[in-house]
Amino acid sequence: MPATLNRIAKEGVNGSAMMPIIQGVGRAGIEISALLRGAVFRDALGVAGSENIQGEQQQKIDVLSDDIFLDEMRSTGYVCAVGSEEQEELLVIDEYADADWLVLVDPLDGSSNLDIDGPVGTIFSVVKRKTANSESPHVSDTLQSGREVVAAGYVLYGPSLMLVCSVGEGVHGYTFNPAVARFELSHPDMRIPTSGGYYSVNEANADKWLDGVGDKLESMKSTTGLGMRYVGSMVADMHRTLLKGGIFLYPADEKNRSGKLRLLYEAIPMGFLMEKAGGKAYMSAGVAVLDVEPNDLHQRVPVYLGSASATDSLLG
Ligand code: P6P
Repeated sequence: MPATLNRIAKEGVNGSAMMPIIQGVGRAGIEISALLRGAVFRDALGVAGSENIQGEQQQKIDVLSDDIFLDEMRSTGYVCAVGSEEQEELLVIDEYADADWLVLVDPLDGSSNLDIDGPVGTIFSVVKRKTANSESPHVSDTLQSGREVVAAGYVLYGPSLMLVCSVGEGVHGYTFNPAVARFELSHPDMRIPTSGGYYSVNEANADKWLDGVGDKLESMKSTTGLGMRYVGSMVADMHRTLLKGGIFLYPADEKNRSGKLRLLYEAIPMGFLMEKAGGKAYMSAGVAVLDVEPNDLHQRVPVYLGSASATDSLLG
């Protein structure tokens, strides 16, 4: 009898509080997965005709996924507010504004891959509010370093539907079993391999990278002999790095001088998982992602996630 998401309740000091929230993420994943698989028939692909805070064209399916995720967080009764890539401001859940937890989310990361039927993902993290429960949740409640994160994870919409998460006691992977319509533990205690694997980066940007990353990467390539894989969807590239080893990086470049990936709902949740899986997560040499003090809900950072050997080989 495989374990289900219910086992989370027994994990560490936060498991019992996090289980209903992660179960809500699982429900949202199931619903978004169904949306993705039928999107082409519902005219749900393509642009929504609106822009997100980043000034990027929102895909219709980004907006629909955001709605689904918010509804599932609301239905848990444990979440007072959600900070989403798709929403400029913090979304307060009025009926539960006195609840303890806030969730940061990229509801559908990598959605530009959908028109080629590529893998996409949902990335989330959970923090405890700093404001009093009697007050209205405030965006300042989200501006906490990764060291304050209580739980984090991702849903991977690939050939199978997976939920990989940690409540601080190791990283565990659950795969949706359609025969019984539930997530079942398939990858217990995920640890990044200490050697081997791939380097994963969009090398088309190499001539624009800042901070000498181009030279550092060439040196790493020659000393490690790592192969290269790049999907262009953070969840897929992160998942392969966790399973096979190596490093995923998105350096700052002349176009994105602060980096492209977002600190609160991409870098921090992935950095939390990577450290819990025995890896490293840096924003720059010697600066861990989880030590960065956020100053904006949609702040961007450079990201280097991988095994200690690969990240040390690259960043020194
Ligand atoms: P590029 C997807 O748009 C995303 O936010 C991440 O999922 C991915 O890692 C990155 O951007 C890909 O960016 O510039 O290589 O297409």
